[in-house]
Amino acid sequence: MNSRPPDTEGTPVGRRLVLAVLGLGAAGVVAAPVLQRTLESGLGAVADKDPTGLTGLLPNGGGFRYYSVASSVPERSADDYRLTVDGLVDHPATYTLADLEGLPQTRMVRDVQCVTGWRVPGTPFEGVRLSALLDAAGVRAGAKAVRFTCFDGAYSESLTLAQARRADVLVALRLRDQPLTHSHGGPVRLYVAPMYFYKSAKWLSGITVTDSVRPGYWEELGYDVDAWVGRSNGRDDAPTV
Ligand SMILES: Nc1nc2c(c(=O)[nH]1)N[C@H]1C(S)=C(S)[C@@H](COP(=O)(O)O)O[C@H]1N2
Ligand SMILES: [Mo]
Repeated sequence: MNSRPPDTEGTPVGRRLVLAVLGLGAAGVVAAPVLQRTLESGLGAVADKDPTGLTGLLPNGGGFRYYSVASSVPERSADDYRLTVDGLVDHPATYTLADLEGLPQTRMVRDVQCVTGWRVPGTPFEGVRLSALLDAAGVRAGAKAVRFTCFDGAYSESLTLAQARRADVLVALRLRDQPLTHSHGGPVRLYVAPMYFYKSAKWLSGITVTDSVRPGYWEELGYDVDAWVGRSNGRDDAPTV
């Protein structure tokens, strides 16, 4: 059942959250207890790099904020980018960017929703369905989850296998009909449309099929692994399940 999404269309951002984010710096942090805890809890090295993106509005980002838990992230060109698929699969694989571009592409237009309250409506993402890569790899019996790693060397994410196989989960190559820029996690990021944007790991470099969910970076710090927009993290006004 955890593969079924709640009704996420048009879920309003809690007014409280909008106010928090529009509101001023520290006030916004106070309204985000998990993030505040993160900033206070010995993550000094990343805290001053603004892991929450509260101050990192992207120039010309059209409402996006720049987030990175790593202070600097290497560039990967079309020539040196690689994506590996391994773990509990019959056919581990390594994809170049050209390989990924050569596979069928899916385009989706949804609202991007960060758990801290900002939203970017009607945003086109395009890429390869994660399910296609999993099918090509031949997922073994007993596999339960998928772990994602990133070439920033720091971030990770996770999905259950059922979530990972949803049609609205992409290995994304394009944002707003342009190649993904480095600041948005290019050349390749994960895009988990029905969930809060922290699930959409930037600078994707590894997909590992596992026998259990290993919580990702923010999930180790208290965020929900099942991050359905409007139904988790206690941040929206929608009733919890
Ligand atoms: N590798 C990596 N991916 C990441 C993050 C990160 O810090 N590192 N932050 C997440 C969060 S919390 C958000 S809201 C989005 C931000 O994406 P953007 O920088 O393209 O706006 O990326 C998600 N993916
Ligand atoms: Mo986020």
